Amino acid sequence: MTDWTTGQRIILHVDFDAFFASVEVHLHPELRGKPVIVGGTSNRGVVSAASYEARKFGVHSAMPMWEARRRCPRGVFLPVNGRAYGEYSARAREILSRFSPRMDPASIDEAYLDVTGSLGLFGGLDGLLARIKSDIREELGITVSIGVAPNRLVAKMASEWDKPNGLSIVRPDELPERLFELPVGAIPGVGGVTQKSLAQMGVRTIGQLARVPKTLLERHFGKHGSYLHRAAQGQDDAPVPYYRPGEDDRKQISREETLAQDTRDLAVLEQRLLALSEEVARKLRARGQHARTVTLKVKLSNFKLFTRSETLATPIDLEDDIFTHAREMLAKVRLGAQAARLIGVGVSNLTDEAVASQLSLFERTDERREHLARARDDIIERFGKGAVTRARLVHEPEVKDTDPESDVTDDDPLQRL
Ligand code: TTP
Ligand code: MG
Ligand code: MG
Repeated sequence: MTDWTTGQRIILHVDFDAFFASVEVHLHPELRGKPVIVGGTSNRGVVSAASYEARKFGVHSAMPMWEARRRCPRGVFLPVNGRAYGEYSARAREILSRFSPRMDPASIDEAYLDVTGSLGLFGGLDGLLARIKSDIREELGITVSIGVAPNRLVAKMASEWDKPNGLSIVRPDELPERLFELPVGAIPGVGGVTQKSLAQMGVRTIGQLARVPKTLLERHFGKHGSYLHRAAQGQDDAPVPYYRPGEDDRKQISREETLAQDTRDLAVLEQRLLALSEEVARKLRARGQHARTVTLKVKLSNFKLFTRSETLATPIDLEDDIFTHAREMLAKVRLGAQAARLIGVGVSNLTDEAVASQLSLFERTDERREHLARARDDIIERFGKGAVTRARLVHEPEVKDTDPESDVTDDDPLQRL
């Protein structure tokens, strides 16, 4: 790999192939080559992961289990073994962290790496990529697909192009043209709603999107419009943060927002709290974690700050649970003569071990809620936040100062389930 323009970053997006199913195959070698389907075992369960052999039968994640059994009657159907996947995920992150101090595990089976500074140690990009694949294959027995690009956005897109065991490299001089043939839906965060509006403007490919003036996109889509404009040009400046392994007492996830107007209306505050709880819960689940402490934050018109925390006996990761506890604390906040100007919710005391027992609990009682939550995460991941909206959130008050990432402490993302 010789002609990478100097001054450009080299970012990798690494995603494991058929992750849960691949772990099962490694743990049970006799399953290799068979259609392996991991998911909820009850009638109402859904598919979490399907091996590439199972995908030939049309089985895929989020499909109802009964449908998967119908399509693939000779498949090997296995329950979700969260503890095992968490352990593989942690080992994968340890392996990946050898290749750069800048490593950001984005979910249980994927990570971004900025390898700009570490190529020399591995004999260049080709050597480094070969080494990542062979280390993971030898130590975990699983294949990965890698996208390489000058930024995270394009690397993420590229890792999808050649699955399984894929490698797609987009050099700086190939941007943005390399993206132009792709449908706009290939851009992370561009879901059905956005695709429809774009189609009405005659825009179906990224190339067509790239020719739409930025101001027009902004007028149509607001903030999302400027993202669309940059994405169509293959631009993204987001850095890959330094990876900090090990325990860290700053571990927390939180979201807050300043309200468009100060308010004393409990319904408005609860509505925002529910939206924030959903974001926090989604982030928790993406890390494969549960939380034992929920914290509510309310800032008043006079800038006085209230925080309340509650620590629970059982760790949680569902928005309903986070919201329920936050709402109880909100009910106890004395506004006095003041109104609220900012509201936030956070979780801490994050745990990994609880999940194994939680999972068996979910199988019995909460499986449907859990799968629903996962399905929502997946839809949001693929189609953007607009795609899934609770009835309660439809009439959202305008927000003047939302920076969802501002208060996130993304340390120690190397989490076991
Ligand atoms: P993905 O990386 O989206 O999928 P995958 O690794 O199974 O397959 P691919 O080769 O296409 O990357 O998700 C990682 C794991 O997350 C997946 O193995 C199981 C879990 N998951 C669910 O439990 N439910 C879902 O709907 C999805 C999409 C994933
Ligand atoms: Mg994967
Ligand atoms: Mg993934």
